Amino acid sequence: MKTQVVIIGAGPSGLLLGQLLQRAGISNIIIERQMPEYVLGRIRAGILESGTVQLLREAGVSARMEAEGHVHEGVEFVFDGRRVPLSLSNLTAGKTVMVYGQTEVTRDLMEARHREGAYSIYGVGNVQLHELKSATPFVTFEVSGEIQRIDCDYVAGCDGFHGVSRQAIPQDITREYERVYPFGWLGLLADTPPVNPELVYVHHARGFALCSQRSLTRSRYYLQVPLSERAQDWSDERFWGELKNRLPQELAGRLMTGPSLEKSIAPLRSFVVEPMQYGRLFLVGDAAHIVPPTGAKGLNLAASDVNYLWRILCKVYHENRTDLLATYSQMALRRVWKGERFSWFMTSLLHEFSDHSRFDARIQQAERDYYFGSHAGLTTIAENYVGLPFDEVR
Ligand code: RFL
Ligand code: PHB
Repeated sequence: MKTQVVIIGAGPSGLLLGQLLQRAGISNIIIERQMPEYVLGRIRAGILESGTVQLLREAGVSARMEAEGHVHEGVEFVFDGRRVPLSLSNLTAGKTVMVYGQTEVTRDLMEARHREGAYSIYGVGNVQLHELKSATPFVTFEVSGEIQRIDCDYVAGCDGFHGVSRQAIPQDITREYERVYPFGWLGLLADTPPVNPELVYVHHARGFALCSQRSLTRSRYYLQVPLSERAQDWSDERFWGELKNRLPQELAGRLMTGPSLEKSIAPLRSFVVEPMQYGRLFLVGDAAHIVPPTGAKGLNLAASDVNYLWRILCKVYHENRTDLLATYSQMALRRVWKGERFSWFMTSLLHEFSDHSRFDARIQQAERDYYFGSHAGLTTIAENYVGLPFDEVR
């Protein structure tokens, strides 16, 4: 087989890149380890920045999002039992975020790819990347017991944190940056109306909590838990009880509980690999960087990388601007590091840290007091939360 761009991974990064390239007349094949139902079964992100929303519009996959997604003009924070509203739109000259689940974005992209007649191969194994430094790279893999080969111009590594693409770069030319947090998030999805119209981020002495949502009838809640906890030890009852413990009384009083549709624990990690490219391989999304979910940035940073790579590849194929290829990593990383910083900041501000000294704890308290009590502090949180602008590719 032969194509212009081989995309490894059919998560949101791979599917969005594939769709944008397809519409620009650039051929691509996606190879994915799992089956489509498995990819759609993963419950992950829920918040889209305005730049991500715009990119989905450009990809021609925004119709259902516009109809069923919910625009949020603000979020709420709680600390010391006090509720502090943050108006995203007032503090950012009208910018907002969209509540629309990653599962739905993925479904829309899969359907669009099917409509476009673009080729995807699911259920592949033993993916290997070859000759990345040459002008004729290729990818081999196994499917239904046979070894296949695709020749291409470029390879996009969209295969997530545990993928093979990052490993294909020799270790002596990469540097990794990492922070692992000493806790995780226990998430629960339920068909109950959200406790509050806006998302609520809660700092509490018992640990962080987040009240999020997917729609007017579906809620997503998270609790900070020690890494030693196991999801199966948390009955629904125990989860709801602990969430109530961490919410202010008026919210706890109107929390609607119900049977969980999903419950799982995600560890919190900050990670970046530099550079994000090697010869004709480009890393995109979670393959190159991970953020703790507190800033709602993971999926949005993946879209940010796609934005840069797609625009560069368009100029390469349509204007012969091959000089731009060498700028991808630097352009993508500038925005990635700002997302890393914000996600680390929100995580540091809102969680309980068991290793904090009394001094650390007071500084953290003063940080919250300052940021949520100052117009400048609230503005910096709002402009990062809605998403920083993209640099222009030219
Ligand atoms: P993905 O989604 O991990 O997709 C990678 C795909 O590659 C496949 N794959 C392979 N395919 C072929 N060969 C191989 N060797 C392969 N190895 C792996 C995998 O099967 C998979 O299908 O990465 P991608 O596309 O870069 O997308 C990244 C996002 O999924 C991720 O950043 C977000 O989900 C993070 N995230 C959030 N991001 C936000 O922007 N806002 C949020 O509110 C938000 N909340 C979250 C989150 C992530 C969470 N978890 C569980 C990690 C909440 C949670 C709980
Ligand atoms: C979610 O709805 O899954 C979600 C929302 C906001 C976050 C993290 C996760 O910061």
